[in-house]
Amino acid sequence: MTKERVPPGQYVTENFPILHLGSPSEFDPEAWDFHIQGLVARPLCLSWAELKALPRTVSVSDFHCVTGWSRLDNRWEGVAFKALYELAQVQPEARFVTLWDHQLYSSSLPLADLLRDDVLLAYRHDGSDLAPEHGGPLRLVVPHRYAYKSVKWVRGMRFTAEQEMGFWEQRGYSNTADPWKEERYA
Ligand SMILES: Nc1nc2c(c(=O)[nH]1)N[C@H]1C(S)=C(S)[C@@H](COP(=O)(O)O)O[C@H]1N2
Ligand SMILES: [Mo]
Repeated sequence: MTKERVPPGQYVTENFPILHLGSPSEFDPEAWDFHIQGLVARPLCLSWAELKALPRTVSVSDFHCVTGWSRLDNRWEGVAFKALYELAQVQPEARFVTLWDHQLYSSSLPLADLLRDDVLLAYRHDGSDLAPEHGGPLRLVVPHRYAYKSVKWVRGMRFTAEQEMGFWEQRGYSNTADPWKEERYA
């Protein structure tokens, strides 16, 4: 039943609200790149063609924004976080990952949260290429955390031993951000 799928204090919306700071990134497939840095044996700078050549994964999941809306049954397609993790040969000291966009936004998550099967870097949503206003060409999707962890227009990530503080996490929002525990504020 729908009710059991909706975390406490959330309401379901059929729309897909657009929420962000700054503006969508211009997308030039020739110039776009994605950096993997930090505690890895193999730092990487992937081109759009290289990213698209990685195995495609599909995951259907719910999306919960800390302001109260939840959108159910999103069909995301993209590259599993785990695939990039394996490609970069992450060192054992790495316990967190900071991800950033093309301008000012970032967020950080424990590695264990990102290694779940439903976490991906998505380039398609509900059967279409991911729209720029929803983070296209590429966004992080972490369904089991409030949506401010799901960085839009993601351009890179860094594996760290200690957790860095992301944009909203520096401004009073919860760093753990579990919707089922209503971890909205720090
Ligand atoms: N780069 C970037 N990613 C971001 C944000 C942002 O401001 N910049 N906002 C976050 C917040 S608070 C939410 S609720 C979701 C909204 O995603 P949507 O606009 O696709 O619904 O994106 C998250 N990712
Ligand atoms: Mo949000």
